[in-house]
Formats: sequence, structure tokens, C-alpha cells
Amino acid sequence: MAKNKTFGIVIVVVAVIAVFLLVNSGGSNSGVQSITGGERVRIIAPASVGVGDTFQLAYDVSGASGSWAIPMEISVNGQCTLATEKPVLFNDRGTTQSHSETAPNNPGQCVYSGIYAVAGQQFNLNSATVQVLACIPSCQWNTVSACGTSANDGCGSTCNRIVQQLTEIDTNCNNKVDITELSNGITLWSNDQLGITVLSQAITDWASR
Ligand SMILES: [Ca+2]
Repeated sequence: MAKNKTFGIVIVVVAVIAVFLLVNSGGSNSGVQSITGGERVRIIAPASVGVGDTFQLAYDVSGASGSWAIPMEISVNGQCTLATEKPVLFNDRGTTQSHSETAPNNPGQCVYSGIYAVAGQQFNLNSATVQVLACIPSCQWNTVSACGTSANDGCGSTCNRIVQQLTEIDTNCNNKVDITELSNGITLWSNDQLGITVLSQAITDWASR
């Protein structure tokens, strides 16, 4: 009887080890289980587009390993298009997938959001907001002087920037005094258009450029 009992215990121990190995093996082979949610799957959209523009809406996954596939269900709040085919990220198709979408002909905004599923669990995707603008601002810095601090953005507003100017000698505002600027400064000083201390500082700046 004692022999049979020992044999029974051995069988149970072997069975437990076998189940343990099977579970672990399954876990490592289904690499998709390495994704646990959070922000690892993202919707990526341009911050702004013009009315009627076509733009790329991308889905991106990071942190996935092994064999995986991630189905997603996306919705859009706004008048931008949404591809009718539901997106699925597949490990053999890369970690990013893009779809062409189109903005409406009126200004406004579109918000893409949705869910994705991993290992039988559902997670929320981030919300990606696309501003649909009647005019895309473009800062025309070439139309203002090097030291200009604002420029027309082409849409009725201005673009602003911080300009570093060492002294009034630094006429191209690159925070240095070159020999041309120093020569011009000497001329101004000779014509009593510049103080001697400003010139002296410019000489120091030029020497330590
Ligand atoms: Ca300069």
C-alpha cells in the first residue's frame, strides 16, 4: 500500500509540473500577452489640417513581442472621414498602420477615439484631435528683418518669436558680434551715433565670439 501511495504522490507531482510548464509555455508563445494596456497602442493624427485636406491617420503599437494581432474599433466625432475597414495591427505588417482620411470643407475639429483588444481584454485608445482650419498659419520670417520679433502668419494673425540680440551692434541678432558688425559700429561711433561704452562692449563681444 505504501508503495502505491508513493507512486500516487509522484504522479500528482509530475502532473503539477506538467501543467506549470504548459501554462508558462503558452504564456511565452502568445507574445500578445506582453501588452497589458495603457498607452501602448495609440492613434496618431496631425494637430491641424486645412479644409478639404487629405491627411494620414495612423495607429501605432509599442511593447508588443512574439505573435500578436490587435483589432481596433474607431469612431470619429466631427466631419472628417473614417475608413470603413476596421483597423487591425498585425505583427507581420509592422507596428504602424496608416489610413488616408479627408477633412470637411468647413473649419472645425475632428476627434478620433476608440478601443482595442488584447488577450480578451478591452482598452481605451487615446483621443486624437485634428483641428480643421480655414487657413494654415505659416510664419513668413523672410519678410521681416533678422531682428524682427513678429511676422504675419498669412491667416490674419502674427507669429511671435524671442530674438536674442547682444547689443545694438549685433544687427543680425545671432547673439555674436562679427567683424562686419564691429566695423559698422566703429563707423557709427566715429559719427557720434554710438556711445564709446557700447562700442567697447562690442569689441569685447567680438573678441570673445
Ligand atoms: Ca551678429
